[in-house]
Amino acid sequence: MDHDDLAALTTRLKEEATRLGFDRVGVAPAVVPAGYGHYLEWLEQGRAAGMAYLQNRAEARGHPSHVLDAARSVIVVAMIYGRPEPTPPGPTQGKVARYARGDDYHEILWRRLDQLLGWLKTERPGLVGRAVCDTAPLLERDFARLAGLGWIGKNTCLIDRKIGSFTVLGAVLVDAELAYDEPMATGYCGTCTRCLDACPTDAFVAPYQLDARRCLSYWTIEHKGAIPDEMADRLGDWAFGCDICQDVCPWNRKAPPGSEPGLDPKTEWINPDLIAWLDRDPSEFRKALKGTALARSKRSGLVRNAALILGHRGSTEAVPALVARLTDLDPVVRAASAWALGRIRTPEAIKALETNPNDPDEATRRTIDRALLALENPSRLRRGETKAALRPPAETLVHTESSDQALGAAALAAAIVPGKGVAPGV
Ligand code: B12
Ligand code: SF4
Ligand code: SF4
Repeated sequence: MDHDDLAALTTRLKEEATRLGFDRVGVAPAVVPAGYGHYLEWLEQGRAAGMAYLQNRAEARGHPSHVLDAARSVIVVAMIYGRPEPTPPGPTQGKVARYARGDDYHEILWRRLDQLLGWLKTERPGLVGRAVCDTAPLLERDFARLAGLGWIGKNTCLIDRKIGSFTVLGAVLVDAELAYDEPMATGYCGTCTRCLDACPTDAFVAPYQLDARRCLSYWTIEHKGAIPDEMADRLGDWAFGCDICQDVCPWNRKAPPGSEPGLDPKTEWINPDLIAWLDRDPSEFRKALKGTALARSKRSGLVRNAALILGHRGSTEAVPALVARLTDLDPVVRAASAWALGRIRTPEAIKALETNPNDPDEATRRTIDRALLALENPSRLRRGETKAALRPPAETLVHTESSDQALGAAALAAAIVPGKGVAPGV
Protein backbone atom coordinates (compact mmCIF):
# COMPACT_ATOMS: atom_id res chain seq x y z
CA MET A 1 0.00 0.00 0.00
CA ASP A 2 1.37 3.42 -0.81
CA HIS A 3 1.32 6.29 1.64
CA ASP A 4 -1.91 7.86 0.30
CA ASP A 5 -3.77 4.58 0.52
CA LEU A 6 -2.56 4.06 4.09
CA ALA A 7 -3.68 7.56 5.03
CA ALA A 8 -7.09 7.03 3.41
CA LEU A 9 -7.60 3.68 5.15
CA THR A 10 -6.57 5.17 8.50
CA THR A 11 -9.00 8.06 8.04
CA ARG A 12 -11.86 5.67 7.33
CA LEU A 13 -10.80 3.53 10.28
CA LYS A 14 -11.08 6.57 12.53
CA GLU A 15 -14.51 7.41 11.13
CA GLU A 16 -15.59 3.86 11.91
CA ALA A 17 -14.23 4.17 15.47
CA THR A 18 -16.23 7.37 15.94
CA ARG A 19 -19.32 5.67 14.53
CA LEU A 20 -18.82 2.89 17.09
CA GLY A 21 -19.01 5.45 19.89
CA PHE A 22 -15.35 6.12 20.73
CA ASP A 23 -14.63 9.73 21.65
CA ARG A 24 -11.00 9.71 20.56
CA VAL A 25 -8.94 7.48 18.33
CA GLY A 26 -5.30 7.62 17.27
CA VAL A 27 -2.71 5.29 15.81
CA ALA A 28 0.82 4.63 17.04
CA PRO A 29 3.57 2.37 15.74
CA ALA A 30 4.22 -0.79 17.78
CA VAL A 31 7.46 0.24 19.50
CA VAL A 32 9.05 0.04 22.93
CA PRO A 33 6.91 2.46 24.98
CA ALA A 34 8.76 5.57 26.13
CA GLY A 35 7.64 5.07 29.74
CA TYR A 36 8.86 1.48 29.96
CA GLY A 37 11.97 2.47 31.90
CA HIS A 38 9.81 4.38 34.39
CA TYR A 39 7.57 1.38 34.65
CA LEU A 40 10.48 -0.91 35.56
CA GLU A 41 11.76 1.60 38.13
CA TRP A 42 8.26 1.86 39.54
CA LEU A 43 8.14 -1.91 40.02
CA GLU A 44 11.64 -1.91 41.44
CA GLN A 45 10.57 0.62 44.08
CA GLY A 46 7.73 -1.68 45.12
CA ARG A 47 5.13 0.85 44.04
CA ALA A 48 2.93 -1.79 42.44
CA ALA A 49 1.99 -2.91 45.99
CA GLY A 50 0.29 -6.31 45.87
CA MET A 51 -0.56 -6.24 42.15
CA ALA A 52 1.51 -9.29 41.31
CA TYR A 53 0.23 -9.37 37.74
CA LEU A 54 2.18 -6.18 37.04
CA GLN A 55 5.38 -7.83 38.24
CA ASN A 56 4.73 -11.17 36.57
CA ARG A 57 4.18 -9.71 33.15
CA ALA A 58 6.68 -6.85 33.37
CA GLU A 59 8.76 -8.03 30.41
CA ALA A 60 5.69 -8.30 28.22
CA ARG A 61 5.02 -4.57 28.66
CA GLY A 62 8.33 -3.87 26.96
CA HIS A 63 6.89 -4.34 23.48
CA PRO A 64 3.42 -4.86 21.95
CA SER A 65 4.75 -7.95 20.14
CA HIS A 66 4.27 -9.75 23.48
CA VAL A 67 0.55 -9.11 23.11
CA LEU A 68 0.35 -9.81 19.36
CA ASP A 69 3.28 -11.58 17.71
CA ALA A 70 3.61 -9.55 14.55
CA ALA A 71 2.20 -6.28 15.91
CA ARG A 72 3.08 -3.27 13.78
CA SER A 73 0.44 -0.74 14.79
CA VAL A 74 -1.52 0.11 17.92
CA ILE A 75 -4.90 1.75 17.40
CA VAL A 76 -5.80 3.47 20.67
CA VAL A 77 -9.27 4.65 21.65
CA ALA A 78 -10.71 6.65 24.53
CA MET A 79 -14.30 6.68 25.74
CA ILE A 80 -15.69 9.27 28.13
CA TYR A 81 -17.35 7.97 31.29
CA GLY A 82 -17.67 11.36 32.99
CA ARG A 83 -21.22 12.47 33.78
CA PRO A 84 -22.54 15.34 35.92
CA GLU A 85 -21.75 14.68 39.59
CA PRO A 86 -24.68 13.84 41.88
CA THR A 87 -25.19 15.64 45.19
CA PRO A 88 -22.62 14.68 47.87
CA PRO A 89 -23.34 11.47 49.79
CA GLY A 90 -25.45 11.59 52.95
CA PRO A 91 -24.31 10.49 56.44
CA THR A 92 -24.65 6.77 55.78
CA GLN A 93 -23.82 6.85 52.09
CA GLY A 94 -20.54 6.33 50.23
CA LYS A 95 -19.10 7.02 46.82
CA VAL A 96 -18.26 4.73 43.93
CA ALA A 97 -15.64 5.99 41.47
CA ARG A 98 -17.29 7.43 38.39
CA TYR A 99 -15.95 4.86 35.97
CA ALA A 100 -17.69 2.05 37.85
CA ARG A 101 -21.20 3.49 38.18
CA GLY A 102 -22.53 1.98 34.96
CA ASP A 103 -21.96 -1.33 33.18
CA ASP A 104 -18.46 -2.81 33.19
CA TYR A 105 -16.47 -0.71 30.73
CA HIS A 106 -14.30 -3.68 29.75
CA GLU A 107 -17.26 -5.48 28.23
CA ILE A 108 -18.35 -2.38 26.36
CA LEU A 109 -14.90 -1.64 24.97
CA TRP A 110 -14.02 -5.24 24.09
CA ARG A 111 -17.25 -5.56 22.08
CA ARG A 112 -16.71 -2.30 20.18
CA LEU A 113 -13.01 -2.92 19.64
CA ASP A 114 -13.81 -6.34 18.19
CA GLN A 115 -16.27 -4.64 15.84
CA LEU A 116 -13.58 -2.18 14.83
CA LEU A 117 -11.16 -5.03 14.19
CA GLY A 118 -13.86 -6.85 12.17
CA TRP A 119 -14.33 -3.75 10.02
CA LEU A 120 -10.59 -3.50 9.40
CA LYS A 121 -10.39 -7.17 8.45
CA THR A 122 -13.00 -6.70 5.75
CA GLU A 123 -10.94 -3.78 4.40
CA ARG A 124 -7.67 -5.70 4.63
CA PRO A 125 -8.38 -9.42 4.23
CA GLY A 126 -5.76 -11.53 5.97
CA LEU A 127 -4.99 -8.88 8.58
CA VAL A 128 -4.32 -10.24 12.07
CA GLY A 129 -5.28 -8.23 15.14
CA ARG A 130 -6.18 -8.32 18.83
CA ALA A 131 -8.47 -6.08 20.83
CA VAL A 132 -7.37 -5.28 24.39
CA CYS A 133 -8.65 -3.22 27.28
CA ASP A 134 -6.96 -2.91 30.64
CA THR A 135 -6.06 -6.54 31.23
CA ALA A 136 -3.39 -7.17 28.55
CA PRO A 137 0.25 -6.31 29.32
CA LEU A 138 0.24 -3.03 27.41
CA LEU A 139 1.11 0.38 28.87
CA GLU A 140 -2.12 1.88 27.59
CA ARG A 141 -1.54 5.46 28.72
CA ASP A 142 1.88 5.48 27.09
CA PHE A 143 0.43 4.29 23.78
CA ALA A 144 -2.45 6.75 24.08
CA ARG A 145 0.09 9.56 24.39
CA LEU A 146 2.08 8.17 21.48
CA ALA A 147 -1.08 8.04 19.38
CA GLY A 148 -1.70 11.74 20.13
CA LEU A 149 -4.70 11.19 22.45
CA GLY A 150 -3.38 13.42 25.21
CA TRP A 151 -0.60 13.86 27.74
CA ILE A 152 0.09 12.01 30.96
CA GLY A 153 -0.71 14.45 33.77
CA LYS A 154 1.03 14.80 37.10
CA ASN A 155 -1.76 12.62 38.50
CA THR A 156 -0.56 9.98 35.97
CA CYS A 157 -3.87 10.06 34.08
CA LEU A 158 -4.13 10.53 30.34
CA ILE A 159 -5.63 13.96 29.76
CA ASP A 160 -7.10 15.51 26.62
CA ARG A 161 -7.54 19.28 26.53
CA LYS A 162 -11.19 19.03 25.41
CA ILE A 163 -12.48 15.85 27.03
CA GLY A 164 -10.33 15.78 30.18
CA SER A 165 -9.33 12.55 31.91
CA PHE A 166 -12.59 10.84 32.84
CA THR A 167 -12.00 8.41 29.99
CA VAL A 168 -11.26 4.73 29.70
CA LEU A 169 -8.77 3.45 27.17
CA GLY A 170 -8.59 0.46 24.88
CA ALA A 171 -6.53 -0.64 21.88
CA VAL A 172 -6.46 -2.84 18.81
CA LEU A 173 -3.07 -4.23 17.87
CA VAL A 174 -2.68 -5.18 14.21
CA ASP A 175 0.05 -6.72 12.08
CA ALA A 176 -0.35 -4.05 9.41
CA GLU A 177 1.20 -0.66 8.93
CA LEU A 178 -1.13 2.35 9.17
CA ALA A 179 -0.69 6.12 9.03
CA TYR A 180 0.60 7.21 12.45
CA ASP A 181 -0.46 10.21 14.49
CA GLU A 182 1.92 12.71 15.98
CA PRO A 183 2.65 11.82 19.61
CA MET A 184 1.64 14.35 22.22
CA ALA A 185 4.98 15.95 22.94
CA THR A 186 3.80 18.62 25.38
CA GLY A 187 2.05 18.39 28.72
CA TYR A 188 -0.41 21.06 29.84
CA CYS A 189 -0.15 20.74 33.61
CA GLY A 190 2.03 23.83 33.84
CA THR A 191 2.75 24.86 37.42
CA CYS A 192 -0.49 23.35 38.70
CA THR A 193 -0.15 20.87 41.59
CA ARG A 194 -3.81 20.48 42.56
CA CYS A 195 -3.90 16.72 42.24
CA LEU A 196 -0.71 16.27 44.26
CA ASP A 197 -2.03 18.54 47.00
CA ALA A 198 -5.52 17.06 47.14
CA CYS A 199 -4.58 13.40 47.47
CA PRO A 200 -5.73 12.39 50.97
CA THR A 201 -2.96 9.84 51.41
CA ASP A 202 -0.01 11.62 49.77
CA ALA A 203 0.18 8.85 47.19
CA PHE A 204 2.20 10.94 44.75
CA VAL A 205 5.86 10.47 45.49
CA ALA A 206 6.55 13.18 42.92
CA PRO A 207 4.68 14.56 39.91
CA TYR A 208 3.87 11.71 37.46
CA GLN A 209 4.70 9.09 40.06
CA LEU A 210 2.04 7.33 42.01
CA ASP A 211 2.79 4.87 44.77
CA ALA A 212 -0.06 2.37 44.73
CA ARG A 213 0.81 1.39 48.33
CA ARG A 214 -0.73 4.69 49.36
CA CYS A 215 -3.56 4.98 46.87
CA LEU A 216 -7.17 4.50 47.99
CA SER A 217 -8.04 3.18 44.58
CA TYR A 218 -5.58 0.35 45.16
CA TRP A 219 -6.73 -0.43 48.69
CA THR A 220 -10.46 -0.29 47.99
CA ILE A 221 -10.40 -2.15 44.65
CA GLU A 222 -7.31 -4.27 44.24
CA HIS A 223 -6.35 -5.27 47.76
CA LYS A 224 -7.94 -8.37 49.20
CA GLY A 225 -8.03 -8.80 52.94
CA ALA A 226 -7.62 -6.22 55.66
CA ILE A 227 -6.81 -2.57 55.09
CA PRO A 228 -4.21 -0.95 57.38
CA ASP A 229 -5.57 1.49 59.97
CA GLU A 230 -3.81 4.44 58.40
CA MET A 231 -5.64 3.90 55.13
CA ALA A 232 -8.92 2.81 56.72
CA ASP A 233 -9.03 6.15 58.51
CA ARG A 234 -8.54 8.02 55.23
CA LEU A 235 -11.17 6.41 53.03
CA GLY A 236 -13.42 9.43 53.45
CA ASP A 237 -16.50 8.59 51.36
CA TRP A 238 -14.73 6.19 48.97
CA ALA A 239 -16.39 2.79 49.02
CA PHE A 240 -14.87 1.80 45.66
CA GLY A 241 -12.01 3.57 43.89
CA CYS A 242 -11.18 7.24 44.26
CA ASP A 243 -11.56 10.22 41.92
CA ILE A 244 -10.08 13.01 44.00
CA CYS A 245 -6.96 13.62 41.90
CA GLN A 246 -9.16 13.94 38.83
CA ASP A 247 -12.05 15.84 40.44
CA VAL A 248 -9.68 18.69 41.27
CA CYS A 249 -8.06 18.78 37.82
CA PRO A 250 -8.90 21.99 35.95
CA TRP A 251 -8.98 20.06 32.66
CA ASN A 252 -12.05 18.17 33.88
CA ARG A 253 -14.01 21.29 34.74
CA LYS A 254 -15.45 21.82 31.28
CA ALA A 255 -15.13 18.28 30.01
CA PRO A 256 -18.29 17.15 28.18
CA PRO A 257 -20.30 14.20 29.54
CA GLY A 258 -20.00 10.93 27.65
CA SER A 259 -22.77 9.54 25.47
CA GLU A 260 -22.37 5.76 25.78
CA PRO A 261 -25.62 4.62 27.47
CA GLY A 262 -23.89 1.57 28.98
CA LEU A 263 -21.69 3.87 31.05
CA ASP A 264 -24.60 5.91 32.41
CA PRO A 265 -24.62 5.67 36.21
CA LYS A 266 -27.08 3.21 37.70
CA THR A 267 -29.09 4.44 40.68
CA GLU A 268 -27.86 1.70 42.98
CA TRP A 269 -24.21 2.73 42.51
CA ILE A 270 -24.75 6.46 42.97
CA ASN A 271 -24.07 7.33 46.61
CA PRO A 272 -24.99 3.81 47.77
CA ASP A 273 -26.26 3.41 51.30
CA LEU A 274 -23.49 1.63 53.17
CA ILE A 275 -25.72 0.20 55.87
CA ALA A 276 -27.80 -1.39 53.11
CA TRP A 277 -24.58 -2.95 51.75
CA LEU A 278 -23.89 -4.47 55.16
CA ASP A 279 -27.42 -5.80 55.45
CA ARG A 280 -27.72 -7.08 51.90
CA ASP A 281 -28.10 -10.81 51.37
CA PRO A 282 -24.65 -12.00 50.17
CA SER A 283 -25.84 -14.01 47.18
CA GLU A 284 -28.16 -11.25 46.09
CA PHE A 285 -25.30 -8.74 46.44
CA ARG A 286 -23.03 -10.95 44.32
CA LYS A 287 -25.71 -11.15 41.66
CA ALA A 288 -26.04 -7.36 41.59
CA LEU A 289 -22.29 -7.01 41.01
CA LYS A 290 -22.31 -9.13 37.86
CA GLY A 291 -21.57 -7.08 34.76
CA THR A 292 -20.16 -4.16 36.75
CA ALA A 293 -16.58 -3.08 37.41
CA LEU A 294 -17.38 -3.31 41.14
CA ALA A 295 -17.25 -7.09 40.82
CA ARG A 296 -13.46 -6.79 41.05
CA SER A 297 -13.70 -6.00 44.78
CA LYS A 298 -16.30 -8.70 45.28
CA ARG A 299 -18.81 -8.47 48.11
CA SER A 300 -15.97 -9.03 50.57
CA GLY A 301 -14.08 -5.87 49.61
CA LEU A 302 -17.17 -3.70 49.29
CA VAL A 303 -18.68 -4.66 52.65
CA ARG A 304 -15.22 -4.29 54.23
CA ASN A 305 -14.94 -0.77 52.79
CA ALA A 306 -18.47 0.12 53.91
CA ALA A 307 -17.80 -1.04 57.48
CA LEU A 308 -14.54 0.92 57.68
CA ILE A 309 -16.11 4.13 56.38
CA LEU A 310 -19.02 3.92 58.81
CA GLY A 311 -16.67 3.06 61.67
CA HIS A 312 -14.41 5.99 60.95
CA ARG A 313 -17.44 8.29 60.80
CA GLY A 314 -18.57 6.97 64.19
CA SER A 315 -21.96 6.19 62.69
CA THR A 316 -24.17 5.04 65.56
CA GLU A 317 -26.95 4.21 63.08
CA ALA A 318 -24.72 1.51 61.63
CA VAL A 319 -24.21 -0.37 64.91
CA PRO A 320 -26.99 -2.99 64.49
CA ALA A 321 -25.80 -3.82 60.96
CA LEU A 322 -22.16 -4.02 62.09
CA VAL A 323 -23.08 -6.23 65.04
CA ALA A 324 -24.88 -8.57 62.65
CA ARG A 325 -21.73 -8.75 60.48
CA LEU A 326 -19.65 -9.99 63.43
CA THR A 327 -20.98 -13.42 62.51
CA ASP A 328 -20.55 -13.05 58.76
CA LEU A 329 -19.06 -16.08 57.00
CA ASP A 330 -16.31 -13.88 55.56
CA PRO A 331 -13.50 -13.16 58.08
CA VAL A 332 -12.53 -9.98 56.23
CA VAL A 333 -16.03 -8.63 56.80
CA ARG A 334 -16.02 -9.72 60.45
CA ALA A 335 -12.68 -8.05 61.12
CA ALA A 336 -13.71 -4.79 59.44
CA SER A 337 -16.99 -4.78 61.38
CA ALA A 338 -15.14 -5.35 64.67
CA TRP A 339 -12.77 -2.49 63.80
CA ALA A 340 -15.73 -0.23 63.04
CA LEU A 341 -17.52 -1.10 66.29
CA GLY A 342 -14.29 -0.36 68.13
CA ARG A 343 -14.31 3.07 66.56
CA ILE A 344 -17.99 3.77 67.28
CA ARG A 345 -17.87 2.63 70.93
CA THR A 346 -21.52 2.98 71.92
CA PRO A 347 -22.57 0.65 74.77
CA GLU A 348 -24.20 -1.65 72.19
CA ALA A 349 -21.02 -1.73 70.09
CA ILE A 350 -18.83 -2.48 73.13
CA LYS A 351 -21.16 -5.19 74.34
CA ALA A 352 -21.09 -6.88 70.93
CA LEU A 353 -17.30 -6.89 70.95
CA GLU A 354 -17.14 -8.17 74.50
CA THR A 355 -19.53 -11.02 73.77
CA ASN A 356 -17.61 -12.14 70.67
CA PRO A 357 -14.09 -12.71 71.98
CA ASN A 358 -13.73 -16.18 70.48
CA ASP A 359 -13.97 -15.55 66.77
CA PRO A 360 -12.62 -18.58 64.86
CA ASP A 361 -10.39 -16.30 62.82
CA GLU A 362 -7.27 -15.20 64.67
CA ALA A 363 -7.12 -11.89 62.83
CA THR A 364 -10.66 -10.99 63.81
CA ARG A 365 -9.95 -11.99 67.41
CA ARG A 366 -6.98 -9.67 67.47
CA THR A 367 -9.02 -6.81 66.05
CA ILE A 368 -11.58 -7.31 68.78
CA ASP A 369 -8.80 -7.46 71.40
CA ARG A 370 -7.30 -4.28 70.08
CA ALA A 371 -10.66 -2.52 70.05
CA LEU A 372 -11.34 -3.55 73.65
CA LEU A 373 -7.86 -2.58 74.73
CA ALA A 374 -8.30 0.80 73.10
CA LEU A 375 -11.44 1.34 75.16
CA GLU A 376 -9.27 1.28 78.24
CA ASN A 377 -6.84 3.68 76.61
CA PRO A 378 -8.68 5.74 73.95
CA SER A 379 -5.56 7.62 72.84
CA ARG A 380 -4.39 4.38 71.17
CA LEU A 381 -7.41 4.51 68.92
CA ARG A 382 -6.76 7.99 67.71
CA ARG A 383 -3.17 7.24 66.87
CA GLY A 384 -2.50 7.47 63.18
CA GLU A 385 -5.42 9.72 62.31
CA THR A 386 -3.40 12.63 61.01
CA LYS A 387 -1.59 12.63 57.69
CA ALA A 388 1.72 13.05 59.48
CA ALA A 389 1.20 9.77 61.28
CA LEU A 390 1.74 7.70 58.11
CA ARG A 391 4.93 6.10 59.29
CA PRO A 392 6.31 2.62 59.77
CA PRO A 393 5.76 0.20 61.23
CA ALA A 394 2.25 0.35 59.92
CA GLU A 395 -0.15 -1.08 62.42
CA THR A 396 -2.53 -3.22 60.45
CA LEU A 397 -6.14 -3.64 61.07
CA VAL A 398 -5.58 -7.34 61.42
CA HIS A 399 -2.49 -9.45 61.30
CA THR A 400 -2.66 -12.89 59.77
CA GLU A 401 -0.19 -15.25 58.29
CA SER A 402 -1.82 -14.75 54.89
CA SER A 403 0.81 -13.34 52.56
CA ASP A 404 -1.73 -11.00 51.05
CA GLN A 405 -2.58 -9.37 54.33
CA ALA A 406 0.97 -9.37 55.54
CA LEU A 407 1.81 -7.58 52.33
CA GLY A 408 -0.70 -4.90 53.28
CA ALA A 409 1.32 -3.88 56.31
CA ALA A 410 4.71 -4.37 54.72
CA ALA A 411 3.71 -2.50 51.59
CA LEU A 412 2.46 0.48 53.49
CA ALA A 413 5.44 0.54 55.80
CA ALA A 414 7.77 0.59 52.81
CA ALA A 415 5.84 3.34 51.08
CA ILE A 416 6.94 6.12 53.38
CA VAL A 417 8.42 9.01 51.48
CA PRO A 418 10.08 12.11 52.84
CA GLY A 419 7.68 14.51 51.09
CA LYS A 420 6.11 15.50 47.84
CA GLY A 421 8.28 16.44 44.91
CA VAL A 422 8.23 19.92 43.51
CA ALA A 423 6.13 20.25 40.41
CA PRO A 424 8.24 21.46 37.51
CA GLY A 425 6.73 23.93 35.07
CA VAL A 426 5.93 22.08 31.86
C1 B12 B 1 -2.32 -0.84 37.68
C2 B12 B 1 -3.38 0.18 37.36
C3 B12 B 1 -3.86 0.96 38.39
C4 B12 B 1 -3.18 1.03 39.76
C5 B12 B 1 -1.91 1.91 39.62
C6 B12 B 1 -2.20 3.26 38.96
C7 B12 B 1 -1.01 3.93 38.32
N1 B12 B 1 -1.03 5.23 38.28
O1 B12 B 1 -0.13 3.25 37.86
C8 B12 B 1 -4.30 1.63 40.64
C9 B12 B 1 -5.12 0.50 41.24
C10 B12 B 1 -3.85 2.55 41.76
C11 B12 B 1 -5.14 2.34 39.58
C12 B12 B 1 -5.96 3.41 39.86
C13 B12 B 1 -6.74 4.03 38.90
N2 B12 B 1 -6.93 3.63 37.63
CO1 B12 B 1 -5.91 2.22 36.77
N3 B12 B 1 -4.87 1.04 35.74
C14 B12 B 1 -3.86 0.29 36.03
C15 B12 B 1 -3.35 -0.44 34.78
C16 B12 B 1 -3.89 -1.86 34.79
C17 B12 B 1 -1.83 -0.43 34.63
C18 B12 B 1 -1.20 0.95 34.86
C19 B12 B 1 0.30 0.87 34.97
O2 B12 B 1 0.93 0.21 34.17
N4 B12 B 1 0.86 1.53 35.96
C20 B12 B 1 2.29 1.54 36.13
C21 B12 B 1 2.81 2.97 36.25
C22 B12 B 1 4.32 3.03 36.23
O3 B12 B 1 2.34 3.64 35.16
P1 B12 B 1 1.97 5.18 35.22
O4 B12 B 1 1.81 5.66 36.59
O5 B12 B 1 0.84 5.37 34.29
O6 B12 B 1 3.33 5.77 34.70
C23 B12 B 1 3.57 6.05 33.34
C24 B12 B 1 3.87 7.53 33.19
O7 B12 B 1 3.36 8.29 34.27
C25 B12 B 1 5.34 7.58 33.04
N5 B12 B 1 6.09 7.84 34.26
C26 B12 B 1 6.23 7.08 35.34
N6 B12 B 1 7.10 7.60 36.19
C27 B12 B 1 7.54 8.74 35.63
C28 B12 B 1 8.44 9.66 36.10
C29 B12 B 1 8.68 10.78 35.33
C30 B12 B 1 9.65 11.75 35.83
C31 B12 B 1 8.01 10.97 34.08
C32 B12 B 1 8.21 12.14 33.25
C33 B12 B 1 7.09 10.00 33.62
C34 B12 B 1 6.89 8.91 34.41
O8 B12 B 1 5.72 6.30 32.54
C35 B12 B 1 4.85 5.32 33.04
C36 B12 B 1 4.68 4.14 32.15
O9 B12 B 1 3.75 4.39 31.11
C37 B12 B 1 -4.00 0.43 33.64
C38 B12 B 1 -4.39 -0.34 32.37
C39 B12 B 1 -3.20 -0.62 31.48
N7 B12 B 1 -3.13 -1.81 30.98
O10 B12 B 1 -2.38 0.25 31.25
C40 B12 B 1 -5.24 1.03 34.34
C41 B12 B 1 -5.63 2.47 33.99
C42 B12 B 1 -4.38 3.29 34.00
N8 B12 B 1 -6.47 2.87 35.11
C43 B12 B 1 -7.44 3.65 34.80
C44 B12 B 1 -8.33 4.25 35.72
C45 B12 B 1 -9.62 4.82 35.17
C46 B12 B 1 -7.99 4.31 37.09
C47 B12 B 1 -8.66 5.16 38.18
C48 B12 B 1 -9.16 6.51 37.71
C49 B12 B 1 -9.81 4.34 38.81
C50 B12 B 1 -10.45 5.01 40.03
N9 B12 B 1 -11.25 6.03 39.87
O11 B12 B 1 -10.23 4.57 41.13
C51 B12 B 1 -7.50 5.28 39.21
C52 B12 B 1 -6.63 6.51 38.90
C53 B12 B 1 -5.51 6.67 39.86
C54 B12 B 1 -4.35 7.43 39.21
N10 B12 B 1 -4.16 8.67 39.58
O12 B12 B 1 -3.65 6.82 38.38
C55 B12 B 1 -7.46 3.93 33.30
C56 B12 B 1 -6.87 5.34 33.07
C57 B12 B 1 -7.54 6.14 31.95
C58 B12 B 1 -6.89 7.50 31.80
N11 B12 B 1 -7.63 8.41 31.18
O13 B12 B 1 -5.80 7.75 32.24
C59 B12 B 1 -6.54 2.75 32.75
C60 B12 B 1 -5.75 3.09 31.50
C61 B12 B 1 -7.51 1.57 32.48
C62 B12 B 1 -8.27 1.72 31.16
N12 B12 B 1 -8.15 0.77 30.26
O14 B12 B 1 -8.94 2.69 30.93
N13 B12 B 1 -4.92 1.81 38.34
S1 SF4 C 1 -6.91 8.00 43.32
FE1 SF4 C 1 -7.20 9.08 45.31
S2 SF4 C 1 -5.75 8.14 46.73
FE2 SF4 C 1 -5.14 7.52 44.64
S3 SF4 C 1 -3.66 9.06 44.02
FE3 SF4 C 1 -5.61 9.83 43.31
S4 SF4 C 1 -6.34 11.13 45.00
FE4 SF4 C 1 -4.70 9.87 45.82
S1 SF4 D 1 -4.58 18.76 38.61
FE1 SF4 D 1 -3.09 20.10 37.64
S2 SF4 D 1 -1.12 19.03 37.86
FE2 SF4 D 1 -2.73 17.55 38.28
S3 SF4 D 1 -3.07 16.52 36.32
FE3 SF4 D 1 -4.55 18.23 36.42
S4 SF4 D 1 -3.50 19.96 35.44
FE4 SF4 D 1 -1.95 18.41 35.89
